[in-house]
Amino acid sequence: MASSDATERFAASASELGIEVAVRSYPEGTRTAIDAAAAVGCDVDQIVKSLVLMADDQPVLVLCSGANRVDLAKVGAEFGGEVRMANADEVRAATGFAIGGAPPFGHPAPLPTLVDPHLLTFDEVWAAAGRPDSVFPLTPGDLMAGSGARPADIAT
Ligand code: 5CA
Repeated sequence: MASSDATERFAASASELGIEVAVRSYPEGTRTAIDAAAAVGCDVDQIVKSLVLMADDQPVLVLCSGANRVDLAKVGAEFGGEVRMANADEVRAATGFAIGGAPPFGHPAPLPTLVDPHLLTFDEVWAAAGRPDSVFPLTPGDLMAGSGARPADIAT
């Protein structure tokens, strides 16, 4: 079980959204989707990548399966603007957490969010829990409920 300021802060934010999370920490790290899948022992498809993008310099979030890559042009078409990856400072400002630990919800302010429909095909998925060595399991239903995400075809 994890116990750090960042994971506890995330768990408290999730609880405010009505979602109780069971954070798991792994000394080998969960910084990338591949790392996380290896640590958890699940398929990389079941890892939620919580990617902050800037759409006309406003932060948006894309929840993408670890098996897929985000097509920036498709995200741009969804939001109707120019889209680029956020930098490290922008990720922290938008989510309250560092790259590799940014969770799919529980941010300082809700972000416009799209979800890769592939994630909705599993009974359970895993997402970052505030730190690059911590993740938590959740249902796609809770992923949608916590993030307010809209499914969209955003993978390459
Ligand atoms: N903990 C894992 C699995 S849950 C995780 O957070 N993966 S992630 O994909 O959601 O977050 C890492 C992402 O951050 C990478 O896919 C990449 O898009 C982005 N990233 C990594 N390094 C940088 C960097 N230096 N600048 C901007 N973005 C970065």
